[in-house]
Order: sequence, then structure tokens, then C-alpha cells
Amino acid sequence: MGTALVYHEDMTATRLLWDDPECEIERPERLTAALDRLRKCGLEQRCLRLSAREASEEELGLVHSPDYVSLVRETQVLGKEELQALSGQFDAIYFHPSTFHCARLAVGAALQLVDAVLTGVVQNGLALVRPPGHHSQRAAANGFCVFNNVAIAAAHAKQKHGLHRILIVDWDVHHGQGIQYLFEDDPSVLYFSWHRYEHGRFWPFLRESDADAVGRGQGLGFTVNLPWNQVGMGNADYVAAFLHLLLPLAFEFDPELVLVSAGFDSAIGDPEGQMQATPECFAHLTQLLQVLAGGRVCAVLEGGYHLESLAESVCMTVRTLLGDPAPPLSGPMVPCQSALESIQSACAAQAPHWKSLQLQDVTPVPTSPSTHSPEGRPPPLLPGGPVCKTAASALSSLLDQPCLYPAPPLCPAVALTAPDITLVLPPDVTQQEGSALNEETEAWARAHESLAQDETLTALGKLLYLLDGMLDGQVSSGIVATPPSAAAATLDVAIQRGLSHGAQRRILWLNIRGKEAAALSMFQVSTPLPVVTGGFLSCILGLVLPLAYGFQPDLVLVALGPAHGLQGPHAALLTSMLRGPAGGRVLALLEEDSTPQLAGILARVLHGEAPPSLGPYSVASPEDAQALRYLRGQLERQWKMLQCRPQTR
Ligand code: Q9C
Ligand code: ZN
Repeated sequence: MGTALVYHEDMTATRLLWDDPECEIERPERLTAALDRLRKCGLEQRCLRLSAREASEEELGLVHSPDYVSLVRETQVLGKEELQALSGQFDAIYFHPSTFHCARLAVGAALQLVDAVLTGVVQNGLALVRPPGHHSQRAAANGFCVFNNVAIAAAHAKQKHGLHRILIVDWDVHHGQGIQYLFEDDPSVLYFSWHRYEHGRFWPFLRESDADAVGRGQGLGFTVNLPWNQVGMGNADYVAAFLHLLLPLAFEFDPELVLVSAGFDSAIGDPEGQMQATPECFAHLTQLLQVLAGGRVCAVLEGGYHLESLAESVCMTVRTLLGDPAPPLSGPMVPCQSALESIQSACAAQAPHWKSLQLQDVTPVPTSPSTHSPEGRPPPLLPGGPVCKTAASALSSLLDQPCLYPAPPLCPAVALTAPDITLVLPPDVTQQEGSALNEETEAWARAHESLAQDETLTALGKLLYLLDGMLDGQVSSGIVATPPSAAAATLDVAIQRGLSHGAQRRILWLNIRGKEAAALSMFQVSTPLPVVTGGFLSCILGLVLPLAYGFQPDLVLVALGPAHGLQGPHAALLTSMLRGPAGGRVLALLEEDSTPQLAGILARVLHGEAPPSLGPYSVASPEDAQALRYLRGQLERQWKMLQCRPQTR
């Protein structure tokens, strides 16, 4: 299933006809710049192109009053002076004789996209539209927005498709107060918005943009505001907001559809936003949303006024919707204090309404390693004895050490070629005489003499070939199946090869072996991996992904041992989400008694397909939550992406 791109060139018609410094940035070139770049990058050609239709007046009536629709309809016949006078009655608005037509196309484009996704024509898509929509209200135009494209799309998804849970993610740099007002008492629409706020000193200067506006009546907790109180927020701040605030809520909400108010004025270079997030960040945000709702993501353009930054960010979004792995994020992955304050206050405001946030550090956590553990659980094992060495030093000693542990007995390994994944494996690598690979493989085999030589050479050769393909960028990801007894050897080969290939490789290794061997092990940090959905998600969102985003590995090895205890959907989600911080380079090592279905499901997510839904949320056990808090408390000084509140000192 593909990606739709919905557009109509008539939407370039509306433009400012008089002098107005506030409105002049919303211009036709925004659409043409984005589309040109999509073409140049070959992305438009990979999408299903849909020509936008006009929304009907009945559809506009899903959220707007009849009088307001009439008022906008009548602007079609007004002259310039009258248009300017009418525009002046609204905040940051201009009308043009083509406005009614364009604004109906913008709504129609969003509706077509939702219809295409919900009828299974495509998996996801982007509607490239103007005018934008998220500031528009029941009876008012506002902030360049005439009709509320995304709000109408949500209402339509409920009414025409019978959906019960829709998530709206508004990553535009302005608060989409129009969407908030339209759904503030509606628990079937969860609205998340981050926005430049500066303690209320930034447009639209609303008290109700702050974190303590959480919805009302039945909709309490279904409005989520994350106000940024400083400009300059960057990649780490945005990713932290998703991991620590949006995604826990979103998994608990379990949406059937994700609508994105995709404004790119939150990207670097934008004159309105003054933020620092690079275009690649939008690939990551998109990828993080694609694990929800079975991958049904509909992005609809809102703002974005720096043409270069806008065009590149749009490409990043579409490329990710198409299933390509997100490029690595630049810059230090350290959220700033102001961002952490905002995230913390939003979490605090939402915690009464969401189980998934109650697990977070609402009580003080130990800030330095202690020698005794909290009640009920042994302390997480760090190398060199109980909790006497920080994970960071464990990590650096790990990276300095090419040989990680004594060579285990070696057994045949099998490289599995899954149907949906491109693994370019030669029929028999060991037959290629004189190849460097062959010498290396033989050297390995000589060092471990008790081998069934032929089989092992072939198997390890395939593994090395796959790894080299990944490290050279010819193959993005892979799956290797091994007999259980060979798993350690395979891992050893994989890690040594990864570390010796070129300079300064950073490998993140997740060893998930089940209860009998301390479930999750990372940089030699061990923690139990809960199997209950809530505990599993807290572990992934609150520990594994922050560590991975902070570490920025060149390669992730996920080893699933015989008793890994994960259900297919859990393993798929973990694997899928690890593609983000690793530039897609994830190698899954499965021990052979894993079901073939598991290999199939992992192959699909590594190829860019959405993981299956985890289903209803079940809360983590107090013990799991406690163990996780304890570990985070120990690690967060070194791994800043783990923080979800400002440091006290
Ligand atoms: N310098 C959208 O991005 N002007 N609308 C604010 C502050 C209004 C933005 C002035 C900005 C409207 C869809
Ligand atoms: Zn905006």
C-alpha cells in the first residue's frame, strides 16, 4: 500500500493583493517550492497523485456555521477595497476573489486523503494545500486560515467512516486554537499541539494555549498543549516531546487514524517560528507517528514560510511516509532546560487523565548510584559488580574493546532471506576465492576448530556479507536466523565486524533473552523487559529509544533469544522504532526456534511497513515502573534524552 499526494494547482491562486507585512509570507510559492522539490527528488513520482476536489458546503458545515460559509462564499465577487475591509475584521487574514475556491479545495484535499487511507487505497499520504486551516474557527477566519481543513477531516472520519478515536498531531509552530475549540469537549479526538508561546507573549497570545488547558467536560485530558517558552527548540527537544509526552498518551489512546497538522514553520530558518529543528527531524516525527493506528497517517500542510526549509521538510515527510528510513539527526541530542520545563509541566497537567504518564517520575528519583535497590527488586546489574560503575563508563569500555567476551563455542549460523527485504546474498560466499571476506571467515573458523567447517563458513560468510552491505549502505536492514546454540557466536561476529569495519562505528546492541538471563541488556545495562503492554511501552519510550537517540548508533543489533517473551506485535514495534535512531540499519538476530511468522513480521517492518497495533493499553506493574524509574534516575545525567524534567541543580 502506497502514499497519496493530494494537490491542485488552483490552490496557488489566492494571494495578498495589498500591503500587509504580517500576511505577505503566506504566498503561492510555498506550494510550488514544495512540489518542485518533491519532483526533483523523485518523490512525487513514487506517490499516488490525487487531484484535489472542492469540499461541499455540507462538508464545510461539519464544523463551520452556515453564516460564516456564506460570508466566505460572498467574497468571490468583492473588489479589492471590500476584500481588504473584510479581511481587517479578522486577525492575520487576507481574502482574494479565489479564496473560497482555494479553501474548498484545501478541505477537499484533506477529505480525499482521509477517504483514500480509510478505504485502503493507500496506507498514508500528504495533502499539499493552502490556505492552511488550524487557526480557523466555527465562525471566524484567523491566522491565514479560512476553513479548518484538519478539523473537517476529523469530523468527516467520524461521521462518514464511523471512527471513534482520532489523534491530531499539530507540529506547526503556532497553536491551532481553532482545532482546540472545535474538539475541546470531544473525547473521540485527541488534539496535541506544541507551539511557540513565550509565556503568552507570542501570537495568538492566548491563555488557553498553555499546558493547563486540557479540554473540558467529556473531553478532559483530550487537549494536550506543549507551549515552548523560548525560541531555538531543536531536534532533541522535539524528539523528547514525542517520546516522553505525546507517544505515551497516543499509545494509551490507541487511535484509529492519525491526522497531522503539518506546519513546517517549526523548522529551522522559518521567520515565524525561530526554531532550530532540521528538516530530518520531520522524518523522525513522521516515523514515530507511523507506529500508531496501523500506519494510517494523513498529513495536511499548515504553515511553513521559509521556502527552502519548507520544501526540504516536506520531502523528508513524504520520503518517510513512503517507508524510507529517516536520515540521522544532526546536533547534540540534549534537550534544553526550557524544553524540559515545558514537557514536565504538560506531563503534570495531563497525568491525572492518563495512566501512561502516571508511571513517570512524579516522585524524586535517586540522582547518584546507590548500593541498595528500591523495595521488591534487585538493582539493575551494571558491569563490575552491583551498581559500582556507570553505564557510560561501561559503554566506553565496551567500545574500546573489540572482543567483548570470550569466544563462545561456534555452531552453524544461517542467514535467512526474507521475502520482503532486500538481502543481496551470494549463493556461497566461501567459494569466492581470494576475497577478503573469505580470508576473514576462514580465520574465524580456524580460531574455533570444533566446527562443522563448511556449514559454518557459509553461514558466517553470509552474515558478514549482510553486515558489510549494511555498513556500506547497499542494504538497509536484515534478519539472520541462527540455531539457539550459535546465537552468542553470531552476535560476537556481528559486533566485532561492525566495530572493525571502517572507523568509529557505534553499535547499539539489544540482547533480549527472556527471564532466565536478565531480559534486556544494553551497553551492559540490564533491566527486566515487561511483557504487559504498558510496561513494555514505558521501557521502549522511556528508556530504549532515549538511549538510542542519545547514542546515535551506526548500527542496531537486536538479538531475540529463545525465551525473549515478546509477542509478535511487541517485537515488531521495537524493531520498527529502532530504525529511527539507526538510519534504518537494524539487524535482527533470531534464534531458530522463533516462529517463522516472527521473521516475516520483522521483515515487513524493516522494509518500512507499519507494525500491527498492540491493542488495548494495560498499565505497567508498580514493580516494573519502579525498576524503570530507578534505572533512568541512574542514567539520565549521562544520557540526556532520558530526562523528561529539568535538572534541579
Ligand atoms: N510575528 C499559520 O502558520 N502572524 N498561521 C503572527 C507574529 C500570524 C500563522 C505574527 C501568523 C499566522 C498557519
Ligand atoms: Zn504556523
